[in-house]
Amino acid sequence: MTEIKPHAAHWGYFDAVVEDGRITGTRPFSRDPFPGTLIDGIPDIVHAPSRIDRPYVREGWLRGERRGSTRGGDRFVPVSWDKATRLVADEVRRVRTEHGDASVFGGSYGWSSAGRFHHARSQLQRFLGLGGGFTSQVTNYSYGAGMTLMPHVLGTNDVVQGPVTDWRSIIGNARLMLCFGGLPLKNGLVTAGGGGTHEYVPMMKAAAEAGLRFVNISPFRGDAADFLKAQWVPIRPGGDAAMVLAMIQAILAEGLEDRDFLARCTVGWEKLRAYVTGEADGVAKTPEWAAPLCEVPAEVIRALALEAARTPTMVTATWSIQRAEHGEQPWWALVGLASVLGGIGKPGQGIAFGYGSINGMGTSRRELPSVNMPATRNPVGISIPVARVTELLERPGEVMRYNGRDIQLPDTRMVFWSGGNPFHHHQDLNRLARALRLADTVVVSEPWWTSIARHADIVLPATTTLERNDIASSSRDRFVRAMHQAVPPQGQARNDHDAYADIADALGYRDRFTEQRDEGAWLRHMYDRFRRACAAMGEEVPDFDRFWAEGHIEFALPNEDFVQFADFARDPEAAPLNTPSGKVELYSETIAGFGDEGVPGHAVWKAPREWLGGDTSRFPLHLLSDQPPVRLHSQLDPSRGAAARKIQAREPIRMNPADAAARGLAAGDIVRVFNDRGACLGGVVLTEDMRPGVVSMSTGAWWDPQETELGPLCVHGNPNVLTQDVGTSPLGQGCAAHSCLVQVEVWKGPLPAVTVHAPPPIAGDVVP
Ligand SMILES: Nc1nc2c(c(=O)[nH]1)N[C@H]1C(S)=C(S)[C@@H](COP(=O)(O)OP(=O)(O)OC[C@H]3O[C@@H](n4cnc5c(=O)[nH]c(N)nc54)[C@H](O)[C@@H]3O)O[C@H]1N2
Ligand SMILES: Nc1nc2c(c(=O)[nH]1)N[C@H]1C(S)=C(S)[C@@H](COP(=O)(O)OP(=O)(O)OC[C@H]3O[C@@H](n4cnc5c(=O)[nH]c(N)nc54)[C@H](O)[C@@H]3O)O[C@H]1N2
Ligand SMILES: [Mo]
Repeated sequence: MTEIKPHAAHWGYFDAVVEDGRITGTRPFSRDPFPGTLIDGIPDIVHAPSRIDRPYVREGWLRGERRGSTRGGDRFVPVSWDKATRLVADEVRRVRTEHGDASVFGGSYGWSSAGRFHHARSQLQRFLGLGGGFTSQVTNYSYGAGMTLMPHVLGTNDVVQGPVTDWRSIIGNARLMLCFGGLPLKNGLVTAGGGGTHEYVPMMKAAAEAGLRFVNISPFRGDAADFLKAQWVPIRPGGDAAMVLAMIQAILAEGLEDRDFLARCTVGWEKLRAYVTGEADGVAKTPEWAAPLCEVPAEVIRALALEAARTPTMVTATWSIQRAEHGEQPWWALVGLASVLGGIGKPGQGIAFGYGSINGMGTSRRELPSVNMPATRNPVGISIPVARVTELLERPGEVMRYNGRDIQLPDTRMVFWSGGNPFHHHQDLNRLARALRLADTVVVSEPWWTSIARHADIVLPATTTLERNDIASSSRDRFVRAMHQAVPPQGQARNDHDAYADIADALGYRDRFTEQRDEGAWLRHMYDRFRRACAAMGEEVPDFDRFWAEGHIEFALPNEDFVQFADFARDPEAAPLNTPSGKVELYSETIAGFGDEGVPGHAVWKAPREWLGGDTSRFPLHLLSDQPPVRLHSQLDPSRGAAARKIQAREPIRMNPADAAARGLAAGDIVRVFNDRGACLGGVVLTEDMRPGVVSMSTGAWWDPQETELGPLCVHGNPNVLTQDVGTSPLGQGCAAHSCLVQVEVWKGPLPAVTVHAPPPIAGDVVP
């Protein structure tokens, strides 16, 4: 019997085709104008051999090993759910009593899956919050530096996460779009929380047809689709701030700056101007000054600057360029450039970050409520910036600077992770693995034997979304989707909510955790809250039963295009920004007052420690680790689509033919990519579209470390064994993965098998 079930993933809405209790296919959502192919991987992953079939406990942990013991190499002992529940409850109680609630780390960063009720981190944090609290994480890996900076500069994070000026407004009004980091097509496959439509490609096509001129300022030509006919400016990675400061200088030198906008709408322009002209430090930031830093010819910098000053221009940058040492600076400089151009708040002009980073940025949507889980309180008031997790483990009792504050790091004893994979997302994985040994106990809830599950002491097998009912809803999308359970839980997998309810029961707070609702009652509760919030805004939505039967809600498009900062630009006194001055802070007294090394009160050029402009004697290639075209991070790695892109089962490494020739490499070769932090294998892909000196490997191949004579080697190709684990700066403390130098050489030995898609070694009989 064939059944069709409405469902949703971060990769889009779809219908699951179910035959005899198995997912056999997916069909894209009928309203989606440009569905991606990532949904094709769903049958593969739901029924993958790497699914965790039951609860497990690491053998050494069962023997009593705690802090200091080796994680990641042991066998796993199968246990009953009862046993796993008791072990987790007893250990949380012990850690809370002996070390305090802050010793429980429950930041649990990660994308998990679409669906607002079974959202993994929300469920975990609710469970830990009601149980006494936990140490948490703030910001994200996506734009942690930028989202810390922008409230100081523009008084909001909307300029990073949306709503931003609509594509429709850009198409109708701009003539030039400067795209730092390009507008990579692959990143538009994904919407956080699931999306009904993929409008990224149709919008870009419409813009190209309307004659908008695109400039792709990126080390990779492929960051702009061919149909955009973009000018390619192959900038040196990490050089963006220098180029942008020089564009400001070039505009200033011609007297083309928008004096009216600068005077009415900004503060601190005189300080930024003095820096750019060289009045402040004796160095004029001319195109000739910037050219050797960013390796863009001075004439190109000047020509683009003057063209932008004379043409209605939208300026954008991807989130990637702030994921680097001093990543705050290019973004702050770009706000300076947009202010000098004076387009902020004008239709189709100004600045926004992320048009090229995710689907839904600039997609027209009215401001309406989304369906969500009510938040719970966390009585422990400690949060670390998300990407500083290794330091949290390494430096108990010490102080960390973040956004002008001193954070006292707690002594972490118990680590919970659900819905995220630090051995995917974090940098310098060999160092993270060492740091994780400092915890007494690691508990992980996962559907698959991912690298974080393999580094757990207690492993709770989670359902995938296809095994439960839920609702998908995203603030970047104008649809809401019913997610119908399509297949029964696989093996002994359970929903996180049910697993935590039982643990809470053992700890005496089941009813506070569940509020005496089951899945069905929660979905109705959340939906009714949403429906009431819609009604308060004059918007009728169907009742739950009709919504559930119909499968989705669609909100009408807004009548007018959204133009960010329009009210402010019209009258900054009447509609001030949420900054201390109410204006765009090109100089921030607040940030200057923090007094942090390397972060003065305005945008500056700071050379990264690791980049092609520094010491390249041992590691002469710049490694970019971008988002994967065939996966969402590490998710979908076991699918056929992801396998098809690999080379002899290794992650591709893209490089310029000149760099390959200098190393005697040919397309398809297996290489060892290495630096002092680690090494991995990759398969060579050659293209002239990659700037010489730069190589790129997408993230997301599951970490598969094996011991070799030359030290630990990820035989699969996870670039995070190579990236450096430093904060962007004491201000943002964001992920700086893109500042990374490596060397590449041919792999001469026999090719080790990739083993990480099969379950780890299992020991003995089930412990009841
Ligand atoms: N070098 C480098 N590193 C990077 C980046 C980069 O550009 N370069 N980018 C960074 C960015 S922007 C991000 S957002 C991060 C992403 O990092 P993550 O969000 O950690 O990556 P995912 O692979 O999406 O991890 C989600 C995990 O949740 C699990 N999961 C899925 N559904 C469920 C569920 O229903 N229940 C439970 N319990 N688990 C579930 C999946 O199996 C998977 O292991 O990576 C960061 N890391
Ligand atoms: N298919 C797919 N789409 C995704 C994701 C995914 O995993 N898969 N992840 C989603 C998530 S969580 C996020 S946060 C976004 C991330 O969105 P981004 O951070 O914007 O994406 P990246 O692919 O890391 O980088 C985009 C491009 O920036 C360029 N670049 C790198 N360094 C520099 C530099 O120093 N200067 C300049 N000018 N360019 C540079 C690279 O060539 C790269 O291709 O993507 C989202 N979209
Ligand atoms: Mo992200």
